Amino acid sequence: MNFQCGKHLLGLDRPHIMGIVNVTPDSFSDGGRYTSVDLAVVHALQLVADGADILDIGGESTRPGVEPVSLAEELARVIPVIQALALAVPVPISIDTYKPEVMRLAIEAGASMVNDVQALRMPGALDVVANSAAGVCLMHMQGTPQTMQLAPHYDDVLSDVRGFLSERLLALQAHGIAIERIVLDPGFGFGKSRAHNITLLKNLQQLGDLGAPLLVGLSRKSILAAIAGDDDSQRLPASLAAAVISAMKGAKILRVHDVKATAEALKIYSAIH
Ligand code: 9MG
Repeated sequence: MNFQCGKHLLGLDRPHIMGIVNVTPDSFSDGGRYTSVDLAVVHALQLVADGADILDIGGESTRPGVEPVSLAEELARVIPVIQALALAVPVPISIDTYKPEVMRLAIEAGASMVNDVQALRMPGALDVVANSAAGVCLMHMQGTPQTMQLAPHYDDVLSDVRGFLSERLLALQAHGIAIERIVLDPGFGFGKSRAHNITLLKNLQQLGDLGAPLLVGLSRKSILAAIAGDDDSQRLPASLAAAVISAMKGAKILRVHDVKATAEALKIYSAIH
């Protein structure tokens, strides 16, 4: 299975690691913009040295309850980071956004993948991606980050998520976006209870036959703390376990904070595959 993003062709014969780069003032100690951009670039370069196959740059937090930031603020956070990294790293740069204008300008600045927690449902988003060569991750989310954890409900979480991803996959293909440019993501923690998340992880392989590779993001999520009873915010042991289990269940891209530790943990997976 291959994944085409811009000029990059990723052969997904082994799990690939997407390293998370948050460019939000609360990600860095002093909150200053110059320092945030600078530190994000240094952090991203370290993630590549640690083994990241993709960098995911985000300027708006999607944590439950967090308020959205303005278009101008998001652009001011992410565009300088993408410009600085585009010529400096050999790996694809992904823009984590649901806003079509951020997608467009990020691609212009050198991003070759769009990671959209709204699966290109914002008006204009399909056109931006269709008019580019960028790869795209379509994620399932019930509700919005502000409301999604209030009372998530499904008749059958696995078939509801599967139906949504399948419908979005067809919508993109109808818009001229080739399946080789698409990855799918069940959206752990996005409008899901503990039981919904566990059902999805346990049965992840059942989403693997939709025709596109699966991406999983479980790194440091509160669902892991709820299960493991770990109140350390880094949640490293549980995150590593989740990454290896996801790979064993068929995930081809793992979106993680701790790239070096995940790369080491995945060596054990690779040794038996
Ligand atoms: C931005 N973001 C936060 N969590 C995520 C997840 O699980 N998947 C994807 N694709 N993006 C995420």
